[in-house]
Amino acid sequence: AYYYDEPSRTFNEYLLVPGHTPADCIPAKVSLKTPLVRYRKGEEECPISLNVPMVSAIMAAVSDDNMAVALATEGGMSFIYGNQTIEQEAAMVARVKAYKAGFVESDSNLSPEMTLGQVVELKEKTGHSTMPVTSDGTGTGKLLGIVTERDYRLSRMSLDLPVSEFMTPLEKLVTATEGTSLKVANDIIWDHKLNSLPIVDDEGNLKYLVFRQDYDTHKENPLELLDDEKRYMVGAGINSRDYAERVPALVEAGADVLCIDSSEGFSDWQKMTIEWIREHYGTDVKVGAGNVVDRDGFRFLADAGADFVKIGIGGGSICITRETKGIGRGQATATIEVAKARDEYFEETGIYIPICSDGGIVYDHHISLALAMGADFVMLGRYFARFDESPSHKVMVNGTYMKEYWGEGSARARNWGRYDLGGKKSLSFEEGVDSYVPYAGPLKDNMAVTLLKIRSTMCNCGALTIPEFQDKAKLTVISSTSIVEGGAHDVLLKDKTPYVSNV
Ligand code: MZP
Repeated sequence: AYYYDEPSRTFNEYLLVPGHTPADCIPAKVSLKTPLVRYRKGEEECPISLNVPMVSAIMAAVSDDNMAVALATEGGMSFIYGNQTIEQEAAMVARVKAYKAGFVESDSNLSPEMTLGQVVELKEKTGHSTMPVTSDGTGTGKLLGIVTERDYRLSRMSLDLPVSEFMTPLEKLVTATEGTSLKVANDIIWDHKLNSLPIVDDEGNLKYLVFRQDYDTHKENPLELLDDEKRYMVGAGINSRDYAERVPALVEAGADVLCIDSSEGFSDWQKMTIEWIREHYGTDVKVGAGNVVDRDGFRFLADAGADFVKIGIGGGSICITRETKGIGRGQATATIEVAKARDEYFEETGIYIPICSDGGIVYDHHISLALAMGADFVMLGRYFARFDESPSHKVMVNGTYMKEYWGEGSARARNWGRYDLGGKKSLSFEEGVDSYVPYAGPLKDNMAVTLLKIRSTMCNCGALTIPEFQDKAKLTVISSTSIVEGGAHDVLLKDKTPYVSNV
């Protein structure tokens, strides 16, 4: 047997030692942009990148189309869970891709049931709190869209968006405030980040968002004047059994990237899956693979053609793989070794293959540690399961709101495809648990705090970008007594409520 010299360590055993912070290194200037798929670094742009380095786990309790839209809005990406029929998964992907259009019907009437983005024919005064958009600027043209304040997403989005940051001037748009009383507003600007038209009040607070009509079917749309076709990005999980049917359906539905979802990815099954995709789609279809925890596993998947490689075995909050099978590795050690292998591969080939640290993120600062150790992005399950947007139930347990969260290897999920090692299609023993996680409210609010913490940490280390952070980071292993020193200690806490970190 081979014995490693060093014990395998978790994120909790590390801290970052601050570096020099220049005066212009402030959180607002930090870019969290990061590559998602392989590319020739230094010679070309990465074909797909994320604005924030967070993706949601390929799990039924975490990533459906609703989560995908919410997370993409914040600049991250969801991987729709694969443990459902091909049709169901493809439909979720298609719904995310369709969401951008916002307009769904072309002949409905104005009614109190009107929802965000319905397309209607302009009728008489509506009496509702709506904002119609017409096609010709006179008020007599076809009504292209209508927004109501009643829509849940709309009101959620109208919280405190910094309206000026992402906007560019728009020549002319036709809008109205209510009913049929239309007016031309020359000063309204298009939000490229949300790909929508924000309407602000006198104080500049965001009041409404208007989503444009689909270009292909509605050429008369005045918004056509705008150059870009952006829609929300979405990923989708696949397995190494039914890929010949699942991949075409997901590609057809518009998935931007796929990921082979497996608890252990250093296998011929993954290689065969990638080969099939390359044979049928060349490099047009992007596919990540994993999970691996060492250099050899990374090299195998890199050579097989994976577009990104996922790291992590046994570190997930709901995972009992280490207990049941005795395999795995501390997530920090695995990330550090795979990052070195990724850099070595880049030196040799000129090809940069992004790596994702998957599972075991307990505190927000673990995300910063993972990035500092070389991860390009992280995948999280428990973190996202806590939010309104996750698909699981919100329940009251002992007077506290919780969300359900269960592993893909639990008896509840029975995702045999994730644990498949050939043989019959079944999950023979459990590798995950069914659990509750404390309900934490809306994704947007929580992510804002998490991202601010990451940006602040980066500034403490003098870095404005993730590559710079990885370059400058100084990491130290900490003793068990210094872990105690790191929390509140030797004081009597006034608030006796057990401290649950934002984590
Ligand atoms: P966490 O963010 O909850 O700590 O971990 C999420 C990750 O755990 C997933 O992305 C996946 O890799 C892994 N996972 C999902 N189900 C199981 C299981 O049932 C599991 N064992 O380990």
